Amino acid sequence: MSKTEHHKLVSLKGDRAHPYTKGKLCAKGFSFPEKNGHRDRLKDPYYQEKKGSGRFKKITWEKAYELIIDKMMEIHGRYGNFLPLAFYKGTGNRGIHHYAANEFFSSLGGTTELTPSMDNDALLPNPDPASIRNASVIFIWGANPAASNIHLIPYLIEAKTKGAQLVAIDPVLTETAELADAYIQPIPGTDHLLAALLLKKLIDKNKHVQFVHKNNLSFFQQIMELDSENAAKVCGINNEALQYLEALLENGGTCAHLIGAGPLKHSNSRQTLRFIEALSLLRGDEKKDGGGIFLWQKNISLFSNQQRDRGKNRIAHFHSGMLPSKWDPPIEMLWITCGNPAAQEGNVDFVRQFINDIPFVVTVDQFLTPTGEMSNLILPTTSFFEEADIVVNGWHGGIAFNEKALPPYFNSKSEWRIMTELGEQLNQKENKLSSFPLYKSEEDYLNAQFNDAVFEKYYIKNIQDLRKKKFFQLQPAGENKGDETLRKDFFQDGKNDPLSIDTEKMPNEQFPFWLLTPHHPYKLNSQFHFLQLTEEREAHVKINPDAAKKLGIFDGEIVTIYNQQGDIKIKAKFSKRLPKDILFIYGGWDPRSKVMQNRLVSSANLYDTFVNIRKL
Ligand SMILES: Nc1nc2c(c(=O)[nH]1)N[C@H]1C(S)=C(S)[C@@H](COP(=O)(O)OP(=O)(O)OC[C@H]3O[C@@H](n4cnc5c(=O)[nH]c(N)nc54)[C@H](O)[C@@H]3O)O[C@H]1N2
Ligand SMILES: Nc1nc2c(c(=O)[nH]1)N[C@H]1C(S)=C(S)[C@@H](COP(=O)(O)OP(=O)(O)OC[C@H]3O[C@@H](n4cnc5c(=O)[nH]c(N)nc54)[C@H](O)[C@@H]3O)O[C@H]1N2
Ligand SMILES: [Mo]
Repeated sequence: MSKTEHHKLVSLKGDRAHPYTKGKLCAKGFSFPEKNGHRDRLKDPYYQEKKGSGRFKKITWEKAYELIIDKMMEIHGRYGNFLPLAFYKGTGNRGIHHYAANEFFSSLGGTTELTPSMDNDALLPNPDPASIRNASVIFIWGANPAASNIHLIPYLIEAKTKGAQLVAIDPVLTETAELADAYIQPIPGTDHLLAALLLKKLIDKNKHVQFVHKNNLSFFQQIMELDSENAAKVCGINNEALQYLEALLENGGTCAHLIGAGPLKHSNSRQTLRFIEALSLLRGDEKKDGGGIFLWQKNISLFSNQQRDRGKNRIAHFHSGMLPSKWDPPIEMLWITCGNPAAQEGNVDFVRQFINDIPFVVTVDQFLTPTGEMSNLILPTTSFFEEADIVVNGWHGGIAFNEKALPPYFNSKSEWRIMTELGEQLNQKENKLSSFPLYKSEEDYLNAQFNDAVFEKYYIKNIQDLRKKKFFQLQPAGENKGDETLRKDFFQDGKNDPLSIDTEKMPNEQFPFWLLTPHHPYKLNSQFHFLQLTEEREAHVKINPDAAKKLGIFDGEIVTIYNQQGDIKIKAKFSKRLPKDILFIYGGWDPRSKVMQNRLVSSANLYDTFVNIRKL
């Protein structure tokens, strides 16, 4: 709920009636009054002829549209289609309003979709995350909710108060691990193997043999053939820890598996998910209140403008490693929205080269980011206080109407308005070039996105219904749980990746350190740095003191970190929270020290990054 005065946001608070958050805000939530009217916010469109020159000229929207339409018409005239036009959308705003951009580019009958690295989904259904309070054992696999998901913490504490065991499994001793009853420190990228080891023990101890016998499938055969001793060594887990985990699974009551993004940023992420899910299926935890797999919501892209006609689109990734001019047809124009790929994608040196190779780049944002600096055109856009939207939460699955509280900031425009005006002007040049639907208002556009699938899930048909509902009732605990068909299907031969260990995805002589770059407690990816929500004044790398001393590195010294992709200079800080072979830098560009850690980060699997460190 926001309070505004003279077209300014003056305060913001959570709604105590909210069934999941109970009205709590995170640090970034609290800072919105400062962020929304920040002096660095973009007020007007800007153009620079040469990308990266910094010679930006303030221009009018008319001029901006003219530049865009001219380029689009030129492309269409030359190629007879819009495949040379690429679209990239980041995670900056996932509201339904913002799918107007996706819909616009899909309406052109085939463009190039430049998609960020994919997230994996669980196969098991999502329980209500609040139900985790009823679990007896909570395994936290590479998630740091104390930093990245603070609304979950009260539910974890409640479970703990009721006697639940919290087990943090993370190569780094995180803030979340401090809350746990036990801390297990595996080698990164080996969670799939650890889960397989535990599955084997469960089966060995005859606990769930019946189910396994009935389904005598290769999924289990490979687990039974596993060399436990060697596997434990690969995971870096000692016997005592293994026995502790086994005992919990054997006698510990309902188990919840909270899975974070950490284990899913390695090459074997799919295996990791499947083997942890198998742990749940074998014990039947997903059928119990408090049990199952706690990962982000799946199947939440139900609104009409989220259904994209990918068929005609060409799909491209930065990590395919091919420059735009090499594509056939080449990429001649790029539209970026809600994202900062020039700082946030893996191997950003290549990404920057990629963006630079494209003759005309447009970025829609509220701030001038490293991506904006590399664009020809920057379009200022509204924040969610200045536009109407439907928001679906990616964690607890709730849905809400986002009321417009303020007029657009200076000359910024909402994405719906930008896409609508462009659609109109394009069709004035040549009728039917775009089939983007033209509505009179944001609300009319949003109302048109409801459909049967939305009704089936939320029982609402339009914004009016949504306003009345206020909060979507979350899935009651224990409902919509896994059934037998799902189990059979899950273990079906050939359905899941075989258990494997990729020895190439380990540190080596040349690059003996892992570089982990997880999410910052007071930032949101590349956002919020300039608000100074923390004492930190610059980016730094954390290193185990013993590892540092061996290299003669002092606490606070500027060091070079490098690998085959490049090198960065950054301040080293000692931290006993890390094992000797892991270096840690928070993910997200830091404008104050200008460190681009993603120059070193691997492009397809962000946490399969190996580096070395040396004194300057
Ligand atoms: N404050 C804040 N909140 C955020 C965000 C933010 O930037 N700031 N970003 C949001 C977004 S977009 C996302 S995706 C989520 C991500 O938030 P999380 O799900 O917490 O994911 P990460 O921060 O990537 O990493 C979590 C942990 O995984 C560990 N880890 C790394 N590799 C492995 C491994 O192989 N095995 C195991 N067991 N652990 C491993 C890391 O040490 C780290 O502690 O947070 C969201 N919430
Ligand atoms: N090293 C490393 N790299 C990572 C990660 C990591 O853990 N380590 N995590 C990865 C993950 S999980 C993610 S999700 C990505 C995130 O990377 P991105 O998807 O690029 O997300 P942000 O850095 O938050 O940038 C979002 C941009 O959108 C803008 N924005 C905010 N609201 C709006 C809006 O309403 N409209 C428009 N048009 N723009 C808006 C913001 O100003 C910001 O510039 O980073 C990935 N990169
Ligand atoms: Mo993310």
